[in-house]
Parts: sequence; C-alpha cells; structure tokens
Amino acid sequence: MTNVTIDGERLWGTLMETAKIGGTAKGGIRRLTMSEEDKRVRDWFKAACEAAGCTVTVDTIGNMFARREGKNPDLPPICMGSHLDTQPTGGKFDGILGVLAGLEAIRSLDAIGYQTNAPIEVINWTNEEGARFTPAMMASGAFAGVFTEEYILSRTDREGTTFADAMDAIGYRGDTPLGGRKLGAMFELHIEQGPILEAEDRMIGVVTGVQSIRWFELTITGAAAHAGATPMPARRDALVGAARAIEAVEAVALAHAPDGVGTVGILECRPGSTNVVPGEVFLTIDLRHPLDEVVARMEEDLRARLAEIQGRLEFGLERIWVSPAVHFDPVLIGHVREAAERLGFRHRDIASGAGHDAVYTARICPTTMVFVPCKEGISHNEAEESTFEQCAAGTQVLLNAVLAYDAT
Ligand code: HGY
Ligand code: MN
Ligand code: MN
Ligand code: MN
Repeated sequence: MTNVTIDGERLWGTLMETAKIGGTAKGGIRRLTMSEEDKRVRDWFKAACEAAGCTVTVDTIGNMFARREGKNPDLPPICMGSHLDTQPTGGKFDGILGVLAGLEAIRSLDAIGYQTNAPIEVINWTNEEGARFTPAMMASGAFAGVFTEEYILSRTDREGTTFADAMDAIGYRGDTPLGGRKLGAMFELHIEQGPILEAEDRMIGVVTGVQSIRWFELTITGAAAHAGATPMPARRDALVGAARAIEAVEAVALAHAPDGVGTVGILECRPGSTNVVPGEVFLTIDLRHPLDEVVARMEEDLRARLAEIQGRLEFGLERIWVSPAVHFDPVLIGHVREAAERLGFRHRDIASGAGHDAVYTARICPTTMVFVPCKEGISHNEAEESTFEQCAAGTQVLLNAVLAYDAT
C-alpha cells in the first residue's frame, strides 16, 4: 500500500482559518446549526472541497457529502467526516477536526495523484451537537433511518423556529434524497473530550464504541405568587422543586458510579422576576452509562426519586431521546490500531463518553473512530485545545486506516 503523507501545516491552517467563522472573544467557536455562522463555514467547506476536485451534494436536511471518485464507481464510498456545528461556547476541534481531516486526506491523495479503488466521501453531518435543535446527532440518525425527515424538519429551537425554516434561511435544504444509499465504511476522527489519552501520554485512541445515552425534558408546574405576601407554607415554588430535582439527577448518577453520569444542562425559570415565586420551571436531563440496561435502571431510579420529592408540584418528565450503546466494527478497529502501531504512536483502546455521528452510521455500515487527546480533557468549552502534532497524527492514522481498508 502506497504511503500518502498528510501535510500537518495545511491541516492546521484550515483548523485555524475556520475557527474564525463564529470565533468568540475567549478563543472558542459559536456556530449553532443552521445559523449564519454555520452557513459561512458550510460555504467555506463546499468551496474547499470543490477546489480539491470533489463534487459536493447536500441532502434534504443539509447533510453535506464531498465525493472524490475512485477507480471503481460501483463500490460504495469509504467515508470520513464529523460535524461543523458547535455548542454555544464550543471549541475549535470538536467535530471540525474530523471534517477537516477528511479534506486534508483528499488533498494529500491529490498531491500525489493517488486514486483509491472505492470513491471517498467527506461528510459534514448537520446538527450533531443538538444544542439548538434536539436531539443530538439527529441528521446522521435520519440518514440511518432512525428519525423521519418530517420529524427533523418539525423540530423547533427555544425561540420556536423550526429546523426547516432555519435551514431555508441559510439556503442549505439540498435536493439529494435523505439516506437510502449504501456507504462502504465510516471512519470518524475526533478529539477524546475526556482526560484519559493525555493522562496516559497516548497519541491515539482506538475507539471501540460509544456509551448509552438518554435525554429528558422536565417541566415543573407550581403557582406563581407574590414574593412578599405569600406565606411559605402556602407556596408551590417550582424552582425549589427544580433544586430538588437537580439534586436527584446527581444522586442517580452517583448511585451508578463510577461510570454513570447525569447532567442538567438547561434550566428556564418562569416568569423570571425578582418578586414572583416561580410558577414553572423547564429543565433538561442527560443520563449516560456504558450499558443500556444500567441507563434504563437510572431512568427508573430518577422517576422514583422525582415521585418522592414532587409534593404539591406537578412534575412532567418526558423522555425525548434514547441512543443505545454502540460497538464499532472489529475489522475497522484493527485497521486503526495497525495504522497507529506502524506509525509508532502510543495508543490504547478506549470507549467514547461522548456521542458522535458514528453512533448512527454504525447501524448502516462498518464504522469506527480515531481519537486524539485534548488538553485536560476539556471540551464543550471555549478553552478546548488540541495540538498541531496530535491533529496531524490523528489525520495520518485516519488516512492510513482508510487506505488499508480500501486495499482489502
Ligand atoms: O452529546 C454528545 O455527546 C455530543 O457531543 N453531541
Ligand atoms: Mn463532536
Ligand atoms: Mn460535541
Ligand atoms: Mn459528538
């Protein structure tokens, strides 16, 4: 198999250039899906891929596919990719590295005129983060047939804007039908978003799978009342109920330690006035564990604890997303491990705490991931950092694993 060497400088240049699109004062990125910033980075990605000789198509929910033909057009494409959307206070690497590593791989192949057997596709999956529209990873999920197109188009953000309207506002509703076509394989490069690789001084994570995830929305209804004239025993204070619910989420996670995690990420207190006892609170809950059956037990535990604390309040708990644990393809995992080995990078097998689009592509084609470290495991934070060496190493392993698979 020919060695194709990636150009770390060129890769790093694309990371730093795109980091300016939606760049924040603290050095992070705010690029919510289907925002003006998302449009600009999508335009950048399309132009860069077309300049590299790819044809770029967009499907009906905005997923972008940059295709480089191989010797045999009948073979299903070997894909690389991830997501260009970010959290509200996201970092420069989460998702973006996986997409730009795919572009760098294409550019490196072009530089020596290497033609793969199978076509190569670099994918930008819409709305991996689930920050503006829930759930997360919903567009790769729809491509894999888990969510319908109607469901995706109808999702609304906290301002009430539908996904369809937001997508039309930036002109990224494509005409390529959603899904329904075979992918040959998917390799996703991503930062670990946790501390293990850095702590063990390892350059590469050979990712074996992704843990189980459940998302909930909880609406707590009490009674708005006057902060001065309402005696304490007469109150139905929804925010006090929310405080107890948040404690319950933490207790559920700790009761399933060390791998159980629980997070309340959004809290909206209504009406939100200094001298009004809160009548209603909306909050979100994210429960995770490596095992599906344990996450199911965590949900039961949560429901029992909420029933105990609700008192004279109404608790409306709705489960809005279940993402079962996923195990990646052993053959592709082998190619990643082999590539890391041959390149002399310290590596280890690792399961992913974070969700990724690879979770859903694993349902429709052989899939795996490559991890590189990030500083102190910090992610979903503007301080997220990875290094030139780590990004270059991950991209070289990604390309070598793809070429090894293409040669089989
Ligand atoms: O939620 C996740 O794990 C992913 O970052 N969207
Ligand atoms: Mn990500
Ligand atoms: Mn993320
Ligand atoms: Mn992810």
